[in-house]
Amino acid sequence: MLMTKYDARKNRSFHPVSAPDFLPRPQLRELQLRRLKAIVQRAYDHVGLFHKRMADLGMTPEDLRTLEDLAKLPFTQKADLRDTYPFGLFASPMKEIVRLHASSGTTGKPIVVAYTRQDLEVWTNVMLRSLSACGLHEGDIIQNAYGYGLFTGGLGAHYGAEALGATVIPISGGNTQRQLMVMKDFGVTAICCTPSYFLHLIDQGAESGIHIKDLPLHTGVFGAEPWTESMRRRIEEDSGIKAYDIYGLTEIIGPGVAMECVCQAGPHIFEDCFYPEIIDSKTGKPCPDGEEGELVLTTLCKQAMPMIRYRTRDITSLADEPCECGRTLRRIKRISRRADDMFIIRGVNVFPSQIESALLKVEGALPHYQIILTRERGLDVMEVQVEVTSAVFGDTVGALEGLQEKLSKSIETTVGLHATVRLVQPRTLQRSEGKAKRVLDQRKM
Ligand code: DLL
Repeated sequence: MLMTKYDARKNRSFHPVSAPDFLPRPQLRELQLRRLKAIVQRAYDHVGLFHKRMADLGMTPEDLRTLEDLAKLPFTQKADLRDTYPFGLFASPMKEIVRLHASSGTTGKPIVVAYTRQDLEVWTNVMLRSLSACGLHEGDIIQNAYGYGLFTGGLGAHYGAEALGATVIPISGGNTQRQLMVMKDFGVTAICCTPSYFLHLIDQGAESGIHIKDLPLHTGVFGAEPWTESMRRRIEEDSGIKAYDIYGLTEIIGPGVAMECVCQAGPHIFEDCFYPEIIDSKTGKPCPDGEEGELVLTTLCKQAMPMIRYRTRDITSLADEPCECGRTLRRIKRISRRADDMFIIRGVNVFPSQIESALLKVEGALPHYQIILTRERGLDVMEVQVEVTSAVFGDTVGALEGLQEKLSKSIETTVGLHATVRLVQPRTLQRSEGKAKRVLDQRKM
């Protein structure tokens, strides 16, 4: 049994702002429909692209009579934000917009999103509810190591934590030694950052004599990148904290779209603000609850930039079984992959998260890895570089070869493909202060 320093299940007091988390479902659906009608009308009246798409389908907002009718409406995609760059999807005049954020895409211009004062309030509330859901409250000292700036992570978590009444340390990302010093000297009880950066903090701390296990830190609010259950176990074992999954994306609001409660059974979607659907990525048709597909989200309250049926490219499923915490909000399965993270190697579809779970099944492997794809004489080659513990590295050549083979087998059983595994010394692979880059595809060059 895993020992942790603090058990948030014992503290079931919630902030009053969390009340919608517990709405009876019929009441929640009523609220969703009312909000949905208003937001669709708003987008129709103020966003040219949406108006045109509705008109092309011969539809008006009056055609939306039930929540199920939403499935008849057109999708919005990332490309729509790029094509209308920078302000083309705004539904409010600039004088009502009090904040802009942006997310850098992999190519070219970023996508830009806007918030009215009311939108910022909604965001603060969903972030407050997120932090409260994992047991944080007044008196907690929260080190916010998500990047401040155009990235939504820093400011999103910041305002939520302040509204909760916690003490916020707006340290932003980077400067690992300073992070560790602050964590220790300020008696930090909770941290917000990417899971991969927290692993880096654990490692660097150990190297400089700061063992997170010995500190008061008890909770991690981790998100912004895919991570696996095996990664959660490693984090909890190595640091003695409870690690919670928070999900969000710039286009919808930022962090705080969904958050795990103390039961750690998958993030609850704040359904009174974000309406979820799961669709088959290929056909666009809805999938039933429990079936895996692409998550599509509609913002129910956002004024400055309503998103109707936004295709997130994130793959998950919806669970409507009741949660032990008493929340009536449905949960999504942990998002371990994105439709566009997938790489195809020798015709086989592979996700980095599959490689991660395969590696972490083997003792001696550390959760730091990188996948390098090359092409040799027309054939795709996958090399997986993985860090191993110093103890393992000091072993005999035979032992190292044995480990390499075990890792390679584990990958082969998981994805059905051979990968060359290269063991590297601890702390050789480059660390990111934000989202980790797991795949280096050198085949296109
Ligand atoms: O990453 C917002 C955020 C900040 C979420 C801090 C959580 C914490 P973007 O930069 O727009 O926004 O990236 C959004 O990141 O579509 C997912 O693919 C991925 N993602 C975010 N949270 C998770 C998570 C922020 N908990 C994209 N698990 C999303 C898996 C996640 N993937």
